[in-house]
Amino acid sequence: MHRLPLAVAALSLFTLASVAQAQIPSLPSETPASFTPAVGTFDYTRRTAMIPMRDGAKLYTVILIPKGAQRAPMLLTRTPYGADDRIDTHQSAHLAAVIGESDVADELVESGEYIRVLQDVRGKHRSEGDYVMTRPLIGPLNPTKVDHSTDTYDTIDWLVKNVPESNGRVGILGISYDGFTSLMALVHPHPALRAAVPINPMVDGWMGDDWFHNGAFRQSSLNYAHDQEATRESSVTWWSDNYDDYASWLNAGSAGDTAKLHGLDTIGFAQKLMQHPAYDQFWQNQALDKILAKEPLQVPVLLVHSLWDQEDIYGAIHVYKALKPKDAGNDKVFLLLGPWFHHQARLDGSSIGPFQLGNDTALFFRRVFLKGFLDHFLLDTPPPGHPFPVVAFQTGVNRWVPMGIWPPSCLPPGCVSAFDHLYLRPGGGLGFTAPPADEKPGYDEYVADPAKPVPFLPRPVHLEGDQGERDWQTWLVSDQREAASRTDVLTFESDKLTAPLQISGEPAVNLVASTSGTDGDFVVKLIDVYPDEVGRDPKLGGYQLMVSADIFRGRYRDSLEKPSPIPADVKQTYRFKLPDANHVFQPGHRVMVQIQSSWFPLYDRNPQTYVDNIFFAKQSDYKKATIRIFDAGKDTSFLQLPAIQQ
Ligand code: PG9
Repeated sequence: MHRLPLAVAALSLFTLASVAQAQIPSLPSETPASFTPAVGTFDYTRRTAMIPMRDGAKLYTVILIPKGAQRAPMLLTRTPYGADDRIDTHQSAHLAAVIGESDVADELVESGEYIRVLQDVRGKHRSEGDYVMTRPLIGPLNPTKVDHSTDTYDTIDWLVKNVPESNGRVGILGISYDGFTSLMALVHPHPALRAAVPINPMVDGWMGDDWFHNGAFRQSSLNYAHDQEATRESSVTWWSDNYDDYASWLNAGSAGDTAKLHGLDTIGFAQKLMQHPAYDQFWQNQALDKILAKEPLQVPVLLVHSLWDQEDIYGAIHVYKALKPKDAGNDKVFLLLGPWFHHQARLDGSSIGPFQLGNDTALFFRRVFLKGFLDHFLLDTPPPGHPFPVVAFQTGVNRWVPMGIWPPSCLPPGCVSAFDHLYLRPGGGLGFTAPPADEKPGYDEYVADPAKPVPFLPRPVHLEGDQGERDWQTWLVSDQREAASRTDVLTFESDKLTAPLQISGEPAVNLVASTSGTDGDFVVKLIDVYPDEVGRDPKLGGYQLMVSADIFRGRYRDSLEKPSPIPADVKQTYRFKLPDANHVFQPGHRVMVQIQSSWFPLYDRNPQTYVDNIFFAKQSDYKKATIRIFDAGKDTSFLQLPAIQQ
């Protein structure tokens, strides 16, 4: 057999291939090597930048500049939710259409007077660096040299040097997590930062925002930590195994058992949550109201609070309360209270649940109050006038009320109210008159069974998906009749009111109770009961609307930091504050208070047997308990209402 030398073989193959190529007609690719979209007709320019931070990490930033902008202020938002996701949903030649309802700054952007800047926080989406949940400030909880304060400073420094269309003034704003980053910007602020609008900000994750409320754990925090931290892009999401999340969480056992089931061992923040069930230094050292109270007040801030905020009902008002005493000139700390659920300020605000609000209150806020505030502090030539120190929507009567201070200690015509103590009375009564001095002590009781916790919404409960999102948004205004008909919920109801009752501020709970267990939770709900029939709005007939409500974990009654067992069957007093309300109970309505020992699966079940860490309670720790609520005699239960004489 002849063997062709290798070189000769290669040459003949090459020749064959060339001949074949010459015979096949070519069909050039229709895709150019690179393509630049034609955006000449757009009414804005979009730039992106990787802005370098002091530690070398670069943060992905999108800058949207209206065509022809000159000396325009910049509105910055720093987010873990994807800067691109805010604006890429709708490709358009018009900036207003690109922004849409995902952005609370839509009215400002549409005016063409502002440059919009969105940035991924470090470690998320297209930004470099490590992600840490609500990264604490540099200090004992953060040994690095970077935090949200330094990242904002470095970002603003770059922006004022690299965006020639700007007037060198920056405002920072955002909702929830982005409200938290807006507050972080106030620590050692860059001199170009001239205004901040934190909306529904996360401030204290233990006292009353996302993670816990008064020590009771909000179980959906585990879903959130999972989705947020499993991947940089938040592309892995929580799985479910039951159409009814009530069943899902109940079957799993403790919150710690669910965490294990979902493989959260490697999710850093989930581990931190479970290691810090009490209000220890971990939580106290990152509570932003406490931190900001110690900082000099330099940047004007408009704190925006939603009265039915199902996620961060604590934050905005507590920052206001921490900062207002420092505002000697009454020109730096502003507050707005809206009739909304969490982040409804950026959506349609014409109604919440079945309650019509008169007009689109959220649009009115964005167009008038938000724009008015930012124009005042950021434009070269602001319109005349000055923002109101406080504007509060009054629920129940649907009107905006400007005020000098929150809470209003006194409104004309009178200042003294006979309606500030609301006493629980035997057999389900509720009244403003103190029990007679010689009345015998008495109580009403119920049995709380951790095997059948009270659902926070009627079952089936959905925490995830579109239905879950819809139910979740409005659950704080959901009808409480379902709960009232349970035997493990105590209901106390007043006579029909003959005159309006206005409350503005924090109701305070003074609950005198005993339990046959050694731990326990107390949910207290202040409710507006509508008349049996409501002519123009039949579905509101007899509606039980929560005006303010919260949960308290009994082991923290003496110290939030150091829990202790509850002595079984011994009267204890549980004192805690409910979220601020600004509500008018109308004549013909009744006031109601409901008491129960669980709100499941939103809050983890208390085993009602004292254990070191409820995250790791065992099946055998969960026990029925008999709860007595003392409502007669000298040492009795009442709510102190921030009642204002009308
Ligand atoms: N309430 C959400 C959140 C804020 C901060 C930390 C964790 C969750 C949010 O809506 O962004």
